[in-house]
Amino acid sequence: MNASGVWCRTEAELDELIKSSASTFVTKSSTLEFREGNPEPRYVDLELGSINSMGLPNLGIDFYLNYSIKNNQKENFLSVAGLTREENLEMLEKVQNSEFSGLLELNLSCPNVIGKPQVGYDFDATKSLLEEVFSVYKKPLGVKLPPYFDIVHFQQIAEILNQFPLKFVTCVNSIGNGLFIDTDSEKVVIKPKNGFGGIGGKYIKPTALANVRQFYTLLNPEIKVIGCGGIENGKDAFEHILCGASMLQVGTQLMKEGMSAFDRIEKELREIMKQKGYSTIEDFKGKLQSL
Ligand code: IRO
Repeated sequence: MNASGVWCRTEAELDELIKSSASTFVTKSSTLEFREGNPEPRYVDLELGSINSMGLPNLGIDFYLNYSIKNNQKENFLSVAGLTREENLEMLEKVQNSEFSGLLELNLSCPNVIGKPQVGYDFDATKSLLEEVFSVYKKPLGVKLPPYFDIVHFQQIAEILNQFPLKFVTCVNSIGNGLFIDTDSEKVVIKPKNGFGGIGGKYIKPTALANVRQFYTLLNPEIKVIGCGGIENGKDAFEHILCGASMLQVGTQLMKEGMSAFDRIEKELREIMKQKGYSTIEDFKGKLQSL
């Protein structure tokens, strides 16, 4: 499927995802009300990936919720990213009381809203938010995590996540607050936050794989891992699955290539599986070997 944020903000974009060969899709992270987002330029393609500081532009939860209910071709993921605990709970109550029958991806990791730190880096806040979330929300729910970089942090956050009936975690959101510079002009390339933004694409694949592997190893087996980060071709998809991913999301590459990325990546993955003699995903999922 797409990664949340990529090609999933407007009705026309979502219609394209429904028609594509992706097995499902996820909507742009939503807030209670419409948001314009940060000033442009706010997304730039780079040689090895992308940088963005979109600032959560979206049409508001009602639009994405109604779109998801109306769409009966693919059971989809609805992404929610309230800027406060209250906003998240209000949106979840709305979804709980609706006819929505898909999965909810609670985004704990938006790096680009000025003055709002990524919830997933505050372990106490994550735990208390999840306690409240599961007291109001009873439908299938998972979380979109920021990338972690320290073995102790993986253990600490996994211990918290294991206390909740999560259906999945999505690893990873963009690596927050990177800085890309145009050497000729001696300028940054995006306008918001003096050029600081979330990094995606090839730059982040090793970090994404590390996160998929750590959470696959540390989480209860009922909590599935959705891999996201640097998936450009069948080999990248294979590596994510080898680390333990059960589903895959494509972000930067989908922006660069459009809907044909899904077919191409799947075809390349099937080719690798054929060469290796694997007939199903289960033949190699999670089976990464150590030396
Ligand atoms: O700036 C964004 O809108 C954005 C979000 I909510 C996110 O979760 N990740 C990202 O890279 N950008």
